[in-house]
Amino acid sequence: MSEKLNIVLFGPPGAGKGTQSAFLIDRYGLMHLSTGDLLRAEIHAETDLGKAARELMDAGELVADHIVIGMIRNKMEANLDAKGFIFDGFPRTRAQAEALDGMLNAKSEPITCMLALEVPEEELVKRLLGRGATSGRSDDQDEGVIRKRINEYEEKTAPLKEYYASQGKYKGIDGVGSIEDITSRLVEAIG
Ligand code: B4P
Repeated sequence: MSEKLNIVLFGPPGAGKGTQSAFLIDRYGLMHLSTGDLLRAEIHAETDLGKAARELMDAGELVADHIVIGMIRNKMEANLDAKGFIFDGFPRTRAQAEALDGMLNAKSEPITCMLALEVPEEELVKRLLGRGATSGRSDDQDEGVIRKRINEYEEKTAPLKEYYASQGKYKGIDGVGSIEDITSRLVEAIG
């Protein structure tokens, strides 16, 4: 059995996945794989993939499974020596979760746990509008788009809690409070 720590950091948009990943990668020496960051890099580089992704992201919709699965596969294959991975914003659909299990199980390095940050909708909207006011992220500017992202999460992504619970890997974490307190809760859950 593998000793690698492979964490799915999970939660609705604005739950603090990116924020908390920054602390966990330092503490555990893990490689951070954020599909949101990878997609924004494609947008920035003005690739064809980036142009297609931008339209969907600005509409608050998910990007196609085969695109994000391909991006994750490439990054994992380029980093075979990593001590483990934090998957941030991935998987977001059952097809993505099954593809990830396939990739990891083939190497006998399965997901260790899913840490699911729980934050009420109104707090999410407040955080994302706050970030939109300072970061220039186009998908954080419009409350309608933010609520659409939250709906997409509820419909397509939240059911993955069951997927990981059935493997005994789901851990719910209260995502409201100071950033430091939430980091402590995550560290305790990792054990
Ligand atoms: P992502 O980039 O994954 O972003 P996110 O879900 O919006 O945010 P995250 O939860 O990381 O929030 P953060 O820590 O930054 O996705 C963007 C889009 O990309 C998706 O809508 C989709 O279109 C596409 N996409 C990405 N992955 C995909 C996939 N696998 N499949 C299909 N499509 C995909 O925190 C947000 C804000 O809250 C920040 O301003 C932060 O400072 C603040 N904050 C954090 N913790 C806080 C706390 N404890 N208290 C108060 N504020 C806090």
